[in-house]
Amino acid sequence: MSLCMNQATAEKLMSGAIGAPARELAQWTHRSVYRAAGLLAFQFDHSSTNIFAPQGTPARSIFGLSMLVLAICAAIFLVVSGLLLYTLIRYRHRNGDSNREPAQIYGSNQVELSWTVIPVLIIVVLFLATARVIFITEQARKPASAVDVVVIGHQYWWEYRYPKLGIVTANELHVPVSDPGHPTPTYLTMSSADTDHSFWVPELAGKMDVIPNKVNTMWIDPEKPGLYLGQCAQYCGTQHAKMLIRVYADSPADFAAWVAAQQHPALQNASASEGSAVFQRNACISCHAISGTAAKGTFGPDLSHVASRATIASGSVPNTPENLRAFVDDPAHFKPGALMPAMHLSDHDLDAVTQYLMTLR
Ligand code: HEC
Ligand SMILES: [Cu+2]
Repeated sequence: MSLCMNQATAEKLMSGAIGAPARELAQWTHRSVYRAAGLLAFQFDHSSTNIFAPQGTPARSIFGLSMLVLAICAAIFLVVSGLLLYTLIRYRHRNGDSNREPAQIYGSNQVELSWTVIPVLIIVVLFLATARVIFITEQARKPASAVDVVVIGHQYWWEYRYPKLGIVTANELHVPVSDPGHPTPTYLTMSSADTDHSFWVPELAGKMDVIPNKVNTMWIDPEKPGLYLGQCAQYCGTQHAKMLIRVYADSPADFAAWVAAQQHPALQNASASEGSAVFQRNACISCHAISGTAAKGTFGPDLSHVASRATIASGSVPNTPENLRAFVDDPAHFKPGALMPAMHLSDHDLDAVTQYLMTLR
């Protein structure tokens, strides 16, 4: 509605005899309004970071609580603005009013009690409801079928370790989908290698701080298979915005297949032996690990199965040979400020190492 009016106004302005700056402004407004409306529609239609579409138990309890809080706030708003409106109309200035101030009343016990007791009661209700959600979520009994993952936040990427399964990976967290009949929640034990981060996948659970020298825990139980997106929610440095989270909730069969593939040592494909040699003789090995090779670095993401991931650089770009090559050539290409230096490899070595990385499935 307002969009149509805006378009009409913009067209009128653009066709009319108005000056160039005004025309430009009108065009700009027109474009911006369209872009903003498109973006909003997109957010609500397709967003998988929608806080109003919980897909797991912790997110659902938080959603229920927010609805209660919103309802209470809406009721307060209606009562207060209703009284305000009533007073404005009922006691407005009328012709023939004497211009004297009305009688001033001090110290009404009734009024003072009511505006103290009612807010206190509201706060108590909000407090109890919030505490209940926190306790229910934190003290949920961990079933034997739970999957354990150690999450380590790094400046601008996520490390995921599955100690019981012997898997180390990065940036793309795979968990089994949790059927309410046979729950298989995933328990995350979280800490940080450097500074403060925060793990937030809105459709699955609330935020959890990821802090150095402190272990925090949380759990998720996605109900439907699929990809759930999230984002580091605590400013942690230059590339905080590109520290994205991807949680893949796999069917039991898909999860078992993923686990089996990740447990295999990295494939050493003879066709990529040249790229492997480039990797081994450069500093890559002091920052990255590739299982079954001399590369045992832990400063950067584990690359044993990098080709099996859909994205690189913590979800910021699709994992294609071109992007991989451009990233290794100079990470600043996609992520200025990322903590991997440009390695200045020759074109030949770059091609070879890219080809090698693509074989690491
Ligand atoms: C000083 C340490 C360091 C060195 C040396 C280094 N890297 Fe990295 N690398 C990193 C860090 C840190 C990241 C994570 C960057 C980010 O996403 O913010 C990374 C990310 C990557 C990624 C993306 C992985 C993913 O899953 O997102 C690839 C691929 C990669 N490095 C390959 C290489 C290659 C090949 C070399 C050698 C030519 C190399 N790196 C040398 C630290 C290093
Ligand atoms: Cu972060």
